Amino acid sequence: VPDDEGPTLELAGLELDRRDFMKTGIAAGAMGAVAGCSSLSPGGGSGGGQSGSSESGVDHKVAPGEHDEYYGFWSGGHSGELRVVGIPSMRELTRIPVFNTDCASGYGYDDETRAMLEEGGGYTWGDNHHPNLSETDGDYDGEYLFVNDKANGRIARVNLKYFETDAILDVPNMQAIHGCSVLSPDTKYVLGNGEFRAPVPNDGTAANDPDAYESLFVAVDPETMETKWQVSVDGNLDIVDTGKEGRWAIASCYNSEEATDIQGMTRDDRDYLKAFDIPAIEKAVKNGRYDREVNGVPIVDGTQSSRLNKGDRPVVQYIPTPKSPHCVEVGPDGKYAFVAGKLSPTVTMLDLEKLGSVSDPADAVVGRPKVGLGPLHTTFDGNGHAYTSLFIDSQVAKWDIAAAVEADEGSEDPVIEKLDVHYNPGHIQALEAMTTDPDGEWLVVLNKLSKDRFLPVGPIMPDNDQLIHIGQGEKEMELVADHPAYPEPHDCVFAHKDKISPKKVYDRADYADEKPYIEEKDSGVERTGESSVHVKASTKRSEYGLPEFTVKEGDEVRLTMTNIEGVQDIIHGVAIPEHDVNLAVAPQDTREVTFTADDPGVYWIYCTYFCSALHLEMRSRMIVEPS
Ligand code: CUK
Ligand code: CUA
Repeated sequence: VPDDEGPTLELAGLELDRRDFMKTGIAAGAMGAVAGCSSLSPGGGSGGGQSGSSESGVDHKVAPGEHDEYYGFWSGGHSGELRVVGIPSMRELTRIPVFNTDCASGYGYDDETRAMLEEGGGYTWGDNHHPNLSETDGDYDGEYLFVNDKANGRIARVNLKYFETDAILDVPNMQAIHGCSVLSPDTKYVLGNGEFRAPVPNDGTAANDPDAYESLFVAVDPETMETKWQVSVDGNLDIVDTGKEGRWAIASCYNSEEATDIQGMTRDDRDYLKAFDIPAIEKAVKNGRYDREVNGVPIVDGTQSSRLNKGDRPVVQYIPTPKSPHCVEVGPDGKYAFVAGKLSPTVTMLDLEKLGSVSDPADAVVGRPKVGLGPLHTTFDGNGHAYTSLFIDSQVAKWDIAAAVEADEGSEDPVIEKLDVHYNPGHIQALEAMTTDPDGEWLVVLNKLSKDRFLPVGPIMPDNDQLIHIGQGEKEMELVADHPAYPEPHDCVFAHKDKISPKKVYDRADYADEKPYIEEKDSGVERTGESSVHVKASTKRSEYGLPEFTVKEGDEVRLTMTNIEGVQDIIHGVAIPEHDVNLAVAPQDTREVTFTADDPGVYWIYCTYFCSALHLEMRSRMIVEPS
């Protein structure tokens, strides 16, 4: 049993109904006991009794040599990276550096990725929260993954052909982008929520005037990665998800008080959801009905007092909710947006069809079940159930969506079951739950704290991502595995393996415009200026195209290396001691790095990837002659 002292402290100063707390806790305990006595055996006993299977015989183990059924893409929080995890085994398959640099893959060390990080703001880290797979017809098309950087207001794109970050946009006018979502069903935009209110432009002139602070919502073109438009709103913005028809983007928010400290931000009992009517915003931009242009971006006035919100079709609707809601997730059929209450023990259900027709947007709220304390995120099995993470209760609540529409506001009746998790969950994600056709079967809960669940590793503990079997929703939830995660994932998204088709070797046509391809015979040194040289070499097992080369002290060296092998999984590294040079060159790929040779001497270039029995002997020599 977790000690609940810590997490409840987070809410110190806020009104928490102690009786609710006790009641939910007791009810949950009872449910837990029921689950423990279950004779149901989800999974039909397949693999029952093997290690890796649970008490009831659900098996998440994937045998040696076998593949997982699903790709999981995890955000890495302030590690700045993404992780790729196989489901259901929970094996970590790889990491994709995004806002960080990464020694193992050479990301941030070659000229190209270094320039991308530099042009993307020049920061050395980021805080990625919400990974989104690109969609066609509401389903994953396996092309791209988009993720936000909360810390620096950026959006990055990962090319799933190579599992590599290929673009980083430092969004103008925005400080922190928290919510991030692609516009379903066809990824027309990548949308981002500006969480921190600040003057626009933020040039210091209005810093002491909180009335001049504003939050922006942004639409980015997924192909060109350019900022298309922004919308200014009252209050701030937290998380965003979109309907399935390309019209609505629903954002949660807190701080409609527009305060600058926690007491002020949580003063009022109400906050507002914001429903962005995308076609209405596009029309305003097209017709020049935007407020102003800042740093080249048209900014539409979406505040409540805006003239654009006075007509029949407001660009942004404001829907009242209990204060400080957290996540918004739209269900698979696109009918409802589910807004987890965080400080309220309820989930607010917003009917997206009604939203377009009711005169008072508050009338589009069609359900508000009471699910437990600290609801943060919701996911779906596609069979009429919602699963909501309860941060304070350290539980997952499974509930019936249709019953919640029928029930009175605040009723606990729609809740079917609660399962203890360990501890304090944030995001929760079931297989393909963000598509129009979720697969059910497995659900992962991203617990913020692991406390006693693993061997102690010092004061900074891993998170605990727990795998839960849910079947098609007909079974009781069953906790199947713990999985430690390095700080700090926030969210994840799962795609069936058939929807992702990464390349096994590079296609040189993909970079022919940017970089040369160096054959063995092209290897050589070309003097390009008084103090600059271009060194070109092929790499293969177990030699570089140049066994040695000579440059002059002070030369700027452009080093181009091509891996001429066609064999999968044979990577050659290029490390130059004392020059901070570290490349990883995959089969048929070319990487370039530019550095200054400013210390005369001899330097052994070596291969970092173990590539053959003669890997240790795979070397070249750089001789730097004194000038
Ligand atoms: S947020 Cu972290 S637990 Cu950035 Cu989606 Cu809710
Ligand atoms: Cu090439 Cu080791």
